[in-house]
Amino acid sequence: MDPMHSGMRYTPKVTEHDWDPSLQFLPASDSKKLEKKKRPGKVGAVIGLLVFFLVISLMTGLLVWHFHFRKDVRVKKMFTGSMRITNQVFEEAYENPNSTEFQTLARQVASQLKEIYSKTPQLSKYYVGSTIQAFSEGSVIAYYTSEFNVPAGQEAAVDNTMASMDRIVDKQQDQQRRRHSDRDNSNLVFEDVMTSELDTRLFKSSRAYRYTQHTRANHIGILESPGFPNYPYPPNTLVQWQLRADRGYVIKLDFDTFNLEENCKKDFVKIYDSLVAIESRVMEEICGYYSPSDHLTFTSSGNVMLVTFVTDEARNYPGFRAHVSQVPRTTRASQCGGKLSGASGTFASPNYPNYYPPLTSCVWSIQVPSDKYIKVTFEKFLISDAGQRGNMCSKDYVEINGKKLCGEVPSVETAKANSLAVSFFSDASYVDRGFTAKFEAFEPKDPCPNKFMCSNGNCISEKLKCDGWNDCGDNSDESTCKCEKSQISCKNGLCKPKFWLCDGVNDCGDNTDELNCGLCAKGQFMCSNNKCVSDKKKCDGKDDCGDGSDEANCERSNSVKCTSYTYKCKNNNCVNKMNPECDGVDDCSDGSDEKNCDCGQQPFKTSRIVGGQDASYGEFPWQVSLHIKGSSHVCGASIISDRWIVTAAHCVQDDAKTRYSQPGTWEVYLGLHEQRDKSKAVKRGLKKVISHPSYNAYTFDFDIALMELDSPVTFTDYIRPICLPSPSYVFPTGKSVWITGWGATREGGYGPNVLQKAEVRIINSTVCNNLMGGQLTSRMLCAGVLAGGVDACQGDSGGPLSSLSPGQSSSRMFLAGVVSWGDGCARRNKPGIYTTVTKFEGWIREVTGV
Ligand code: 4AZ
Repeated sequence: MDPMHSGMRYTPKVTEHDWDPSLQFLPASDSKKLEKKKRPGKVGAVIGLLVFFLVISLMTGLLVWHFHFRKDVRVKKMFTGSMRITNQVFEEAYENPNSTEFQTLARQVASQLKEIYSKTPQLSKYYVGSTIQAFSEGSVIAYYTSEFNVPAGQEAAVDNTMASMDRIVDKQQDQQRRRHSDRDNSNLVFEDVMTSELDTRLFKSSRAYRYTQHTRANHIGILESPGFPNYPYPPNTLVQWQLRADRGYVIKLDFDTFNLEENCKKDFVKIYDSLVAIESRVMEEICGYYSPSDHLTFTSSGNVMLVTFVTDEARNYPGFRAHVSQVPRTTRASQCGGKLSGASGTFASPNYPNYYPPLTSCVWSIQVPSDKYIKVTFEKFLISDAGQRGNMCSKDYVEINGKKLCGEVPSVETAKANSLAVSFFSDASYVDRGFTAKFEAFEPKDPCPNKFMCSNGNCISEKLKCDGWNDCGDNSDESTCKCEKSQISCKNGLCKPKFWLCDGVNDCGDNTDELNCGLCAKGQFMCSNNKCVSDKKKCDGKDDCGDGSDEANCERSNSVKCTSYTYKCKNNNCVNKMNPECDGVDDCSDGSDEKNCDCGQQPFKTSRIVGGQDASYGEFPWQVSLHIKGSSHVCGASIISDRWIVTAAHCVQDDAKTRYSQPGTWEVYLGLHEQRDKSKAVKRGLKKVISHPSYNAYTFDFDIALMELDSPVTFTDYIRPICLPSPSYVFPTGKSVWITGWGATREGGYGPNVLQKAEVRIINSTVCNNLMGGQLTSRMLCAGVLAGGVDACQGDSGGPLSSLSPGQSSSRMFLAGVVSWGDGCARRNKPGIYTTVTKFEGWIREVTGV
């Protein structure tokens, strides 16, 4: 990698001198010019003195300010922590802060903490005091907050010292033990000291409430945001729930409603595996909207949990409700790990599909019949890699075959033995949903029973062999095939489905499937009306076909008779060049093809390619997110002017619950990148929603709608319009185009936080119509990857299908389609269907005046 680009600073080598002593300097050509000409006169001396005094007074001022005032600038720092008191036994009275037992122990803890801080030079001067928040079981665990008043500039020293509190306490207690031996044993013995700076968002709120709840057997408690379900939650509020369960139980927190602002920097719920807000015990921070079927359920590792809820000054949402119950710890342990035997079986992380608890460790010992080997397939895999550096999987992981796995990529592992151990480990912070896995025994000599074994070791169904698709990933299922009647025999030995013949895409790889496609003789051009004309007559300025198709799509523009294949200039003259608009060349005599061209430019285009990945911020500045007011993302749209956006008509059809056709229902986000961070986006309401009058809700024909913003937007690098193609604009079969949106990342799945982009290709309409059961109309356009895996999905509807057009000086994106419908998402042989925008340019311009 180029070190200048990898964030490493380029530092030239410095020798003892800053120059190489072996070098000789060239003599100055006119050494006299380098000499001083005159000594300074009187005026110069006065100016010099003045400057000298000025510098001295400035420095004195700075020193006075630094020593007198700056030392008084102090910063309040709050730390929270917990520690185990090993020489005490928990009593029930410790749960009640008003009990004498609590107060006596709290006083002792606070006084010992004070002593510890006073013996620590970096802390003693700034220490203000500590409050003991709670005690829990395990000998006794004490939870506290400590306040420091730190001079500006000293914060880092205090942070570093607090970060090593565990070692400091151990050392001080060791020294004390050595000094006092057994004589003084009245001191509390602290272990497992954990501290972190308190999340500043937790002490900024103007209203703070604290609740404690001890769940009991067979009882389900309720936890609700203030005002729920009748009112939105209040602004500037902090609510904390300290939850406890009986000894030997853990806490289950199960959200059935969760609807907060989508920016976690503003309103959020943070769950801790502790009774205080220690960062190293955070289980998860959540915000935004979760559907009730999302399994938003958390389990603690011990019998305590802290739930914090913080709101900022603005934009308050309905809030949340959660059920709290206690679950015996033993039940949980028996769900985790164990012996698995037989020819096949399944296993999963604890609580799957709910979040696994922190501090979990399980081992599954798999044993299959002695003459067999084992294959483990991880089907779902979500292991938190929050805060992990690189690919180390140093926090939560699954360990198999000596390999640690974490993150979100399911995989297959095999063992050349009849026994295998799979372990799962979660550390003290940040949990996720875990995994499901299946194991199977296989014959060592036949690793893929009843299946085809790929060269890379994968097993695929025999049916997928030689079907034209690269199912193995290494093409080994397609390399030695005898083609069937329903297939094309490519010259290079591959077999491809017959319906790909002459579809304009080189499916074979050697173009065999695209040769000899016309019915015309060699040297002839086939017109769109199937007439054959000599190749020489193409683009000669005369309509030899009779339908103008031999005069369309020419390299250079000629003024020709107007047909549906030609571009119409404003003065009603027509030119025959393919896609002449906004290409940087004046093709129309009136220059109208280069007017209104402030569109389709990507200020932040990156060179990253292939489908289904995060777009970069500003890469698709015309992308819009349509929200139901106060709720989450519903559909996409595209900016076409400072007041108008284009979406799908099916996004704005009323249903029994919501009046989607009404402007007041919607709020529109422009320049949005992350759904959870709208701080940089521009929000607008709507003035008008205009669905195409011919939209057919059964066939999705004419699936296009226009929306007028309630006030115009100013274009920025992140908010810009896309170019509208004229009716003659050609998006040829096989052309690469981009789909973008916040729609589900798999069929039936969730929407992502960051805008996604994927590259797909335009698919021949006849091929597509066959694949889609004849449901296509001329207002529909197909794009996708027929092998499956890349597609638009639920939530992408209304969004753009953007097509890059190379221009003379700069390329631009044109709106080829509007995401409309499909048969599921990313299925093989089921492309996405888009509204053909070229068919609606006239309607759009007429309605909007754009
Ligand atoms: C939808 O429901 C949707 N695979 C959009 C596009 C596609 C499928 C569904 C295309 O919004």
